[in-house]
Formats: sequence, structure tokens, C-alpha cells
Amino acid sequence: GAFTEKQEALVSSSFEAFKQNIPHLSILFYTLILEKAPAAKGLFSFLKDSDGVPQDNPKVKAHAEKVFELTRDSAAQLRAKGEVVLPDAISKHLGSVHAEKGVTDPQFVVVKEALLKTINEAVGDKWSEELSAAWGIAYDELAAAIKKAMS
Ligand code: HEM
Ligand code: ISQ
Repeated sequence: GAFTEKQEALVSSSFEAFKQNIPHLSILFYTLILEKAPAAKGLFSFLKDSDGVPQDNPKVKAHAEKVFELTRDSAAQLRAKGEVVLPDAISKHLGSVHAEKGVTDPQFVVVKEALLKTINEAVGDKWSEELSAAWGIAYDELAAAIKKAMS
């Protein structure tokens, strides 16, 4: 079925909740990724030389926010036109960055689960299956666009 206005609204409002607490939530996001995919640590230029996840590095926070922002934008696109189309330059850039790092399909699943858990933490008792499913669909469509650009 089509991505509904309600689903888009759920994603947008919880993205705003995420933005209220980026210092905590961005660290949580990396921590969840590295718990499930320890090998990913060496792929991130701003993580590979530190113990754990650096707490006060602006790059660390900005990169994490970007992933959530792109997923929110994907939800808006799915609602508006039923598909995720990345601007050509962004598609080429994300495709080449992830291909060069050798990112795998299982790692895309790890990042998805970490993103959903982080949103869960951001919204607290406003969490619902419907909210989680809306983020999951937006992420899957965005991941598909990136994987296509990687190949
Ligand atoms: C870089 C988004 C999936 C690992 C990036 C960048 C963005 C991004 C925006 C920054 C590109 C730049 O430097 O300008 C996304 C989105 C994903 C996704 C939206 C899923 C829908 C993954 C997965 C992995 C991964 C599954 C595997 C662990 C990396 C790495 C970098 C990167 C290692 C380079 C970081 C550095 O600068 O050292 N990603 N990503 N990404 N991503 Fe992803
Ligand atoms: C880039 N790609 C995937 C996941 C990420 C997590 C945190 C920061 C940057 C990322």
C-alpha cells in the first residue's frame, strides 16, 4: 500500500523528538550498531582511532543526524510520490562512499535495527508498532536506493 499522511506525520514528529536530544541519541545509535557489528568500527574514520564512541565530537553527532534526516526525507518522498529518488549527486556520493567501505546487506539490517531502537528511545511512551513500521519502510526504501547506487 501507499505511504500515508499519518505515517509521514509519525516519522516527522519523532524526528523532531530525536533532534531534541542528539548528544545522547547519536551515541546510543553508534553503540547499538557497534554491539551488533563490531567490525563496522574500523570503517568510520571518526571512530576507528578512539576507545568506544567519542562523546563530544561534532562530526560524530552530525553524521548520525544525517542518517535520520535522510530517512525522514524518504518518508516525505514516499508519501508525495510513492518512491525514494535521491538527487543524482547524492546518490553517486552515497553509493561510492558505502561501496568503498565495503558495506554489506547484513550491516544494513543492523543499522535499521539500531535506528528503530534509537527512535523508540527518542519517543518514549509515544512509541507504537505503527510508528516503528513507518520508519522501517522509509529506511528500507532509502537503503534500496543506496544499494542500487553502490552496484
Ligand atoms: C557514510 C548515510 C547505511 C557505514 C555515510 C554518510 C551518510 C550515510 C549521509 C556520509 C557521507 C559523507 O561523508 O558525505 C547512510 C544511510 C544508510 C547508511 C542513509 C542507510 C539507509 C550504512 C551502513 C553502514 C554504513 C549499513 C555499515 C556499517 C558508513 C561508513 C561511512 C558512511 C563507514 C563513512 C564514514 C566516514 O566518513 O568515515 N552514510 N548510511 N552506512 N556510512 Fe552510511
Ligand atoms: C553513516 N552511515 C550509517 C550509519 C551511521 C551511523 C552513524 C553515523 C554515520 C553513519
